[in-house]
Amino acid sequence: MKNNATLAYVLDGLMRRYRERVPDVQKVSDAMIAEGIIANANEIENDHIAFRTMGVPQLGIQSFEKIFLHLGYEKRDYFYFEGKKLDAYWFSPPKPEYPRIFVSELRVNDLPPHIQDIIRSYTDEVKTDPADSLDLNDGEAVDEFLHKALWRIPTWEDYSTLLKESEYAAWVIYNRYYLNHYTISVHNLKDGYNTIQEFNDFLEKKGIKLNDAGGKIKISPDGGLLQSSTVAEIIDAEFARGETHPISGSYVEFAERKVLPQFQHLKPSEIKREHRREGFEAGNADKIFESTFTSQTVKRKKKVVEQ
Ligand code: OOG
Ligand code: NI
Repeated sequence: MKNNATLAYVLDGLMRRYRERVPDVQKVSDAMIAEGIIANANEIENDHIAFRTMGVPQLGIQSFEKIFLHLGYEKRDYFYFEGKKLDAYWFSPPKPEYPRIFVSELRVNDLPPHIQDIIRSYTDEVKTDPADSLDLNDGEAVDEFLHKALWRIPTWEDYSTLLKESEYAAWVIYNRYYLNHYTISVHNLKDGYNTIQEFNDFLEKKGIKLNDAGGKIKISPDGGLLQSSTVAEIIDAEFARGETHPISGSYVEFAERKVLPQFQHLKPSEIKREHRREGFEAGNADKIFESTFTSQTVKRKKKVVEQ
């Protein structure tokens, strides 16, 4: 099918840039292969991917979603994060072999005026919704759009001012639509590695640093969705006037979706995606966002300084 071929192309392009920017992706898959958990990286099931956007009229979720709605995704639940001033939706894929998508948006109008001014000085460079002039059937055009600059390269001053008020705002000003994370499903892995607790233990043994905001394991109130994530990779970011500074890039997430009570009687071989806990959880997500926050990334920066 035409749309599925475009979707596969777009997802491949996102994952390729992401692997280059986030060494932990390779580190985790190599460790899984060395441990005999999988034979090759293609066996990893991608539970979901995530994007961040700026909530201004011509951008934000309403623009970004056009791409994936066109490629067969369906819009699902809404989430609100009061403290972080964010809205989000998740989108279910056209076929279970594709990842779910989680898209969030900064509620720009809720920020102090001087912060709004900085953000709009960048986003105003985008005059009309760019998704409207994009050929959504053209995989190469969509791939290019997702990785090109939407506005000028930020100054270090602006980035630092945003960071103090909203770490999310600073992240989006620099990283734009680069993949924020992909997510390894752990529930289908072999015994000894198929729970978040066991998988976290394995990751930490391999030297992977985990986000411990609200605890290393985030659990939904119904107990069905358990998530953990790495501390975001630090990238050497080039700012205006050729200045380079280390900032937060992207991270890797891990998810365990438990079999729903009404399907507990099924044999392990019969269990498919639809038999497990679906969707997302605001309380979990609230803490996972912090994977890119300074409170978590200091753990990596310290290591660099000590060397
Ligand atoms: C997304 C955080 C939320 C989840 O799975 O709940 C999330 C982000 O950091 O942008 O990924
Ligand atoms: Ni996630």
